[in-house]
Amino acid sequence: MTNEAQATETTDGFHLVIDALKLNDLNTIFGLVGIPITDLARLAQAEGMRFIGFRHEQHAGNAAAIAGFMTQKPGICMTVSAPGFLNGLTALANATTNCFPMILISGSSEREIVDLQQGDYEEMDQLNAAKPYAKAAYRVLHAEDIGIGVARAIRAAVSGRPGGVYLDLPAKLLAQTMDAVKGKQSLVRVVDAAPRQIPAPESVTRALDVLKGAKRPLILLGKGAAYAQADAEIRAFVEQTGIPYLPMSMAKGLLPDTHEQSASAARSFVLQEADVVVLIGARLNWLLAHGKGKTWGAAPKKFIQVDIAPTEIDSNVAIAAPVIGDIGSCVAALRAGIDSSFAKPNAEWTGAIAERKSKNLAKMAVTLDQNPSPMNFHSALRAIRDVLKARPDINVVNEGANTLDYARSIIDMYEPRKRFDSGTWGIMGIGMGFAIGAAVTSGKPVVAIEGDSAFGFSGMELETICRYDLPVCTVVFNNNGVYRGTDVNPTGGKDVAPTVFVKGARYDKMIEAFGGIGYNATTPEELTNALLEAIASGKPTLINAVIDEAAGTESGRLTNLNPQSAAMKK
Ligand code: ADP
Ligand code: TPW
Repeated sequence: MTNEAQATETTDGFHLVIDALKLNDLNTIFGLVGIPITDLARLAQAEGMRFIGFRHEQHAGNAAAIAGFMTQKPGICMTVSAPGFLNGLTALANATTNCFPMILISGSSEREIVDLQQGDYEEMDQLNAAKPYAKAAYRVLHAEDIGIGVARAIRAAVSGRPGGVYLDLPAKLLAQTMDAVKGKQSLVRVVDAAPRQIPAPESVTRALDVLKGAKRPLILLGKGAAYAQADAEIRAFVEQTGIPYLPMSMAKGLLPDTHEQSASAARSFVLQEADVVVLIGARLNWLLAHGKGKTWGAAPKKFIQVDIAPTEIDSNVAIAAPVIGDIGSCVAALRAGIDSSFAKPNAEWTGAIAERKSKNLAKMAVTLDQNPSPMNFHSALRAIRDVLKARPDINVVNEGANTLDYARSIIDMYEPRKRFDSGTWGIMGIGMGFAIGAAVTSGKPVVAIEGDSAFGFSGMELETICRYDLPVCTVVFNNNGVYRGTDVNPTGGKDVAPTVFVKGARYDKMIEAFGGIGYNATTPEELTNALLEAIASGKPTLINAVIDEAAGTESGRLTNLNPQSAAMKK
């Protein structure tokens, strides 16, 4: 090529977006095509990126979000404008709520037409629609700003408290051309996207003073602790202090659930009796009864809270000792301050917990060992638990009401960041998106344990699972409805009750439509065999697990949040 030809070589917005992502080692896009994303997706694939195409943007967004949680790199979701964007927005909002880093990139119509509301194709003021649900939202108008736009989005997603970021790319921007050399120079490789944040020494001393005064200390690990990838440091802190700990659902496996200091089987007891609680990457939101009330018992509490977000402190109750920083640095600083003056918890406390644990575990064993026909949640979950025990590397996705509540306590986890569930919102619909995101990101099998209602929100993504030949085994806990299948229409009319589905549905046949393997399991033995075979096959599989339609309780264990229902039953 002559010098003259080189000087006139141009690039465009499409290439700059792809180059900017690749420069930052973001090599997978979860999305759904249409103008102007089709060309972007084609180019991404041609340039060696992975484009995983979905059937609905919400699930592409969920896949991106869980990839972000697993890797500390923002998951990328791409959608078309207005409806595609809005479909993705639920996932973006859920990511922000859960502190998962992701970037939703949507094509958009032209500003001039949108702002004058002249009725463009898929017209919408997406930037403003995204703002309340995102940690940050940006729009790029000039090709030379794409590099900076992508850099800002990455940094906003992963620094400090992670969250969802919206990046608005008008169609016209993607078609803009500029000098190729200048274009390359405009790209930014983000340096130290999530810098360590070292806690103030006096905050560490204060926390250790509170901890030293504890008679009945407790450590609570949240999904922030799992996200932080400070696994060895956290385990050393727990073991060095000897303090009993409770994992929140997505922190399960940070230490193996079989660890002797795990107080999970004595959860109510330790929450009520503890006098000092060390929160590590866990918020005192509804999942922890806001840190007060019956759940927390009469014993006065002092909280130590380790978190990266200073505004989280005192959100629900007063925090005696905030430690602000990244969890790895904070836990290391706490460990460094533990000297010979620090006594391990006394035997009265650990002994009382051990006693509770063995009593509760014995009670649970009796329930789990029963073999009712049809299966109930417990006998089905016992079968799954026993299979998964031998495969600690398997990712578990879990949603539903009863299916979520029971699986959370029955299925033990042994490795960090292997359990992905409805999270902070208690949202239904994360199932297949999380399963695809986890399978693509880890290259390991996924078992998705799904209520039949929960599964329905993302069921069409079975085709996506089959298309990419992913090792995902979906187990549908089929009890003919939302929570259960026995409600009746009080008028005796033709419509079934609001919670009821088609009886005896065969979800296994759905996956067969796309070339996957379906199983129908009516006993724990059939479920065990199907699951073993499904996992060994490494193929897309679905097990329709037939559960007693009378087995579920309304809202699972959230009956306390459902006053209307309680009142109606009186
Ligand atoms: P859970 O639902 O498991 O209790 P939450 O989502 O409520 O967990 O809380 C996670 C917390 O972890 C958030 O307050 C968030 O700010 C914090 N967090 C996330 N990543 C880090 C990190 N790397 N270091 C410190 N805190 C973090
Ligand atoms: C986006 C409300 C909470 S749990 C649930 C719904 C609809 C389904 C429970 O039935 P399922 O499970 O899945 O069959 P099980 O084990 O009890 O039989 N829409 C959204 N999110 C939520 N949380 C709801 C509705 C809900």
